[in-house]
Amino acid sequence: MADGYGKRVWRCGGRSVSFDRTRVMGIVNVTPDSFSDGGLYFDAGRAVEHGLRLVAEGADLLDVGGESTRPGAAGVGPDEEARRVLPVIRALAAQCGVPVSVDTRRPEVARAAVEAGACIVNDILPFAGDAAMAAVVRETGAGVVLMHMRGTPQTMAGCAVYADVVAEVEVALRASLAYADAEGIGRGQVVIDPGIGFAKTTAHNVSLLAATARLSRLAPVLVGASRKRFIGELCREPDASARVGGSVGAAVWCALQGAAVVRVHDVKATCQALTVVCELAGHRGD
Ligand code: PMM
Repeated sequence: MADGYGKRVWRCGGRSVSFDRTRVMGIVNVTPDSFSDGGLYFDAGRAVEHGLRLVAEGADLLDVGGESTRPGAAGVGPDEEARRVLPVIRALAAQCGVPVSVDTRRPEVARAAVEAGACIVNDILPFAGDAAMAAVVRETGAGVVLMHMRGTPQTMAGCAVYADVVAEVEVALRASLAYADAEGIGRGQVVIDPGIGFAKTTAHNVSLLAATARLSRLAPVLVGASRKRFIGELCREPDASARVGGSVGAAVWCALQGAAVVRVHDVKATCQALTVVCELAGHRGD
């Protein structure tokens, strides 16, 4: 099903993730204020329990974040971010059996997270013009997600202006890939992400999801559409936790278009859907 990446492997430190099928990344937000599950796993013990449950439900990867990126969210300092994520990453890396990613824009947090056992840096402000993040990835050999966004979570709402969103995101992702090349990061370490919901309107998000196959020609693609506001707008569902059906629909679409990874909250429902669709895609009914 993951067209074009059958033999590709994501090099993540000492580990590797095969893209012989679309991989499911479960989300562990150690935050009091994420839009999707704010506060539920703010306590480290609960966050670890949640991560272990997601792996039991079928997650191939876990992504641990300590700073909410919802539009207008107040940023936290690096010390507080590290205090939130490091114990959770340390415990999950020791116990969960799947690669653990750190969702951060700060090189110092990324480095400490890799020392604590993370093997992927999910960088939502790709390198941010800051060679320090590239150095963390190069020196540790960690996998890296290069996500597209404009502005910061505090300012991005005003940056959602594009003449051709797919072409402009593609140009920006190419520039991130070129920067990674220039910094000596191996292509096998890199996954790109169109940044659904980051400086994008609902129409922009739909255009980008429709272009998953096109973007996948640049590099393996990770898509994070789960529970996001555009799903609420399309489905008229204001409650983020009640957007499971729309989120699973988006994940199935992305998998059928060749996405390498889908980043989701509802791991069990997503894995069931992808298993059935994968099985059906292998058969012809006519
Ligand atoms: N979305 C959120 C946070 N981190 N990282 C990547 N690579 N891609 C995303 O789309 C993404 C992300 C939004 O917040 P959530 O953790 O509450 O879903």
